[in-house]
Amino acid sequence: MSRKFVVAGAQMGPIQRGDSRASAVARMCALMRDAHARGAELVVFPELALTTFFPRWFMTDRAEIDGWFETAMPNAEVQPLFDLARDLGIGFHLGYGELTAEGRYFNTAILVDRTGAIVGKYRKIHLPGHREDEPWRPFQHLEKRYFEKGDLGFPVFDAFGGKLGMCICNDRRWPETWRMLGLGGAELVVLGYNTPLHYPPAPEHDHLQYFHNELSIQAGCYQNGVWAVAVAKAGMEEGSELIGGSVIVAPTGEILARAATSGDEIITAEVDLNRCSETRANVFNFALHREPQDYAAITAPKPTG
Ligand code: CDV
Repeated sequence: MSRKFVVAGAQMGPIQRGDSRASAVARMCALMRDAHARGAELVVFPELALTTFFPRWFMTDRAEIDGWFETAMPNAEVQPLFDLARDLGIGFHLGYGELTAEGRYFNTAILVDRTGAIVGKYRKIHLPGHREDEPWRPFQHLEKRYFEKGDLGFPVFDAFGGKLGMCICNDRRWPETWRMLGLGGAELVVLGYNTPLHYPPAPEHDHLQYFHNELSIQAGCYQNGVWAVAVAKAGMEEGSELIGGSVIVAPTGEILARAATSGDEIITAEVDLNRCSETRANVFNFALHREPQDYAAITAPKPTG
């Protein structure tokens, strides 16, 4: 049975502090129409796609912080995206800040099917950055302050005729993320990112930001026999330049599509989920070749203190 379909990455240019969610959603709707015109059945949007990357600012006022989060999904401002997806018969992946009814805060992504129904949710596990203000930095990266570590594990969902997994930004740098999704049977991993070009604690690596992005995604795909669509929010956002370089990667690790700009841009490629077995039945046949009894250190509890 053929399991081929076209996927799209909907890279977004910067969203400034004063930009409304409605304006971001209008841009997403335009990107979705473009993706649909190119035959896409699934379109992937970035991490925290409705707002600017707010963890770059140290904030203490609870009302101000809560203003960056969604308390319902969909909500009135995002509803037009769900309506358009249903009308076009196209699915999507969207990242946003989630504030739950219990008062918990997560960096979240959802998967929406062609009928506009939410069929999957993931909450970011690898939260980079720090908790307190560090004035020496030109901008902050306070994900550890504003978000709780995700509590859903690395789920894999039956969708689009296959097995889909999600991760978010910094998760893509960790082999454990990809291996958990691979062990869960994922065939396609979708993810969004906000990656500053400048990394204040290790500026000597700034020139490698695009390389490390591709290195991480290509390795994750190859070593687990999965497809990936990885999508940036890019460009100069509130004085912080975010990398672009959104890519669609095959299970061989080959890059099939790459964004050329730092703005709103659609990339597409045809994915064939059946090709995952090229890798999974051979070099990375997990059942035959993995030796988990020798991997205990990987799951040893994190040291406390
Ligand atoms: N949003 C992110 O998770 N950004 C990180 C940066 C801070 C290194 C990333 O891994 O791209």
